[in-house]
Amino acid sequence: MKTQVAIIGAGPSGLMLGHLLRQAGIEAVIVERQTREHVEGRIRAGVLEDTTTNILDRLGINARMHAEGLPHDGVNLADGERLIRIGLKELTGKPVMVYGQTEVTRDLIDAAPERDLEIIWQASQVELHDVESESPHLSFESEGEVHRLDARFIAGCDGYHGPSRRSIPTEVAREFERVYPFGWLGILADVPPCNEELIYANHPNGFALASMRSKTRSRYYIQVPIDEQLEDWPDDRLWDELEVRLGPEVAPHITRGPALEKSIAPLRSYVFEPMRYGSLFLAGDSAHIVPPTGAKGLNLAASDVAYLSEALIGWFGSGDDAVLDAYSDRALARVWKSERFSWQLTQLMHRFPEHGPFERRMQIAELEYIANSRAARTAIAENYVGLPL
Ligand code: FAS
Ligand code: PHB
Repeated sequence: MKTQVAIIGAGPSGLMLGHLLRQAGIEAVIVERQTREHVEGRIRAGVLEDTTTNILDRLGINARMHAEGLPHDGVNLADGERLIRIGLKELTGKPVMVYGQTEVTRDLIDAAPERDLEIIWQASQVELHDVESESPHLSFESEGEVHRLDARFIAGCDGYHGPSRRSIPTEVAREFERVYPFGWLGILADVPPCNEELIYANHPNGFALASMRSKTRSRYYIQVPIDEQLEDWPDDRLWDELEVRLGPEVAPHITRGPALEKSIAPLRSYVFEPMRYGSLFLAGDSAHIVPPTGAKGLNLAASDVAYLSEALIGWFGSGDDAVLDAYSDRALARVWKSERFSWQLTQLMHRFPEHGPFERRMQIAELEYIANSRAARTAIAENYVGLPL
């Protein structure tokens, strides 16, 4: 098989990149390890910056997002005493869109045939070859046969656990990491949200988040120790804890219901540099991970894809290497800003086992400052809605 861009991974970054390249008339094939059902069944992010909604609008894969998504003009921080509202629209002119990653992924997969974007599902043993050359290829097994896919470029959109990053020699690689001493226990339930907008809460028992997928489906998270076991959290215990952590003002508005999905996700900040090696380009979680506190994971994948598609479309149009050479630095510049914001909000809203009374007073003082400073709220709003590309 032969194509112009071989993409590993049918997550949001691989799918958005595939569509943008096809829209520009560039050949692209996606090779994905899992089944379509598995990929469509994942419960992940829920808040979209306009970086991401703009790509979906540009692709015309936006009807369901605008019909079912919820534009939010604000977000709230709870410090146990009050809700501190960050007026996103008022302070930046931009809302965010609450529309699940599950739905975004489904829309992108549904629209693939129409754009002649081929996705090879259940491809195992995916390996990258000759990525430092101008004629790299992938090998993989599918339906019991070994296949070879030749391409001019390979896009590693295979997430944190994929093979792409590992095919970049350690001599040129730089890695930066912060693993947090806690995780997020999430629950998805078909109950109405407890508030019109999201609430991030800092409580003595730990962090909590009230989010949603629609007016009838809610998504909640609580901070739990890194070694916590799911079986220790039957639904009722989780609802009890959410009422405690979200506080007396919000608790009466929480509607309980059976969990559709419940899982614990670890928290990590991670950046891999460079995001390009020869004919291999990394995008999304294959190159960086953010703690979900800033709602940046999916949106960073989208901004990488915005830069990478521009570079590849430019190169296939002009053969000018400069646009390709600039990709890694351009993408990383925005990645580091989102890493900083996600790390800062995680520091502010979680309880760290190693924190003492001084660190706690720092959190209290910062929340007090945010509550009383339009400038401080504007800084958070600018980052939350997404910094310009
Ligand atoms: P993805 O991981 O989504 O996709 C990579 C794809 O590559 C997958 O389909 C995988 O099957 C495929 N792949 C991997 N190895 C392969 C191989 N060897 N061969 C072929 N294919 C291979 N962000 C938020 O903002 N809020 C959240 O609440 C949130 N929750 C999250 C929960 C979890 C458990 C995880 C892992 C992430 C969460 N994120 C969240 C971040 C999330 O949104 C990611 O940033 C986003 O999925 C990144 O998209 P991709 O880069 O496309 O990677
Ligand atoms: C979610 O709805 O899953 C969600 C929202 C905001 C975050 C993280 C997760 O910061």
